[in-house]
Amino acid sequence: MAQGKGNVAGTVIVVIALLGLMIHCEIVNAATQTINWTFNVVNWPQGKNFTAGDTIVFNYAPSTHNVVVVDANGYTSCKIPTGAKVFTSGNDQITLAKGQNYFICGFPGHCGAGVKIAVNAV
Ligand SMILES: *[C@@H]1O[C@H](CO)[C@@H](O)[C@H](O)[C@H]1NC(C)=O
Ligand SMILES: *[C@@H]1O[C@H](CO)[C@@H](O)[C@H](O)[C@H]1NC(C)=O
Ligand SMILES: [Cu+2]
Repeated sequence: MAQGKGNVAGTVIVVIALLGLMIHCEIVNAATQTINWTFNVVNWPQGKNFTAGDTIVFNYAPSTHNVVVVDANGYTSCKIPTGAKVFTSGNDQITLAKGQNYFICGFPGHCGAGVKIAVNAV
């Protein structure tokens, strides 16, 4: 009986420890990377690793750029889909979803001038 209770208490402690470890790992893995959102940033993601839940901070002057969340077609063609989410603060913190994440500038001609990134979050 006493041993059984001891095992239960031991299991509870192990479970709590594991939960703590998992939460800790998630915090450690959720990285934040800052991008100077300007012309010719298209290659910025190269050589970087991204995980779903990571945050990208887009820094720019709101008078010169914005950030539009688009799909693959919008990224390739530089066309903004209707209902696309637009960020305009100049210090936009956007959390990555798993898979490909596409961002372009909605100012005329800017996406075509390389103010666009495709980020693959694993
Ligand atoms: C981003 O821009 C700021 C201000 O223009 C500059 O101080 C900083 O070094 C730039 N960071 C990178 C990574 O280019
Ligand atoms: C990205 O991940 C690869 C493979 O794990 C690693 O070799 C590389 O150093 C990482 N790059 C950065 C910038 O963390
Ligand atoms: Cu722009």
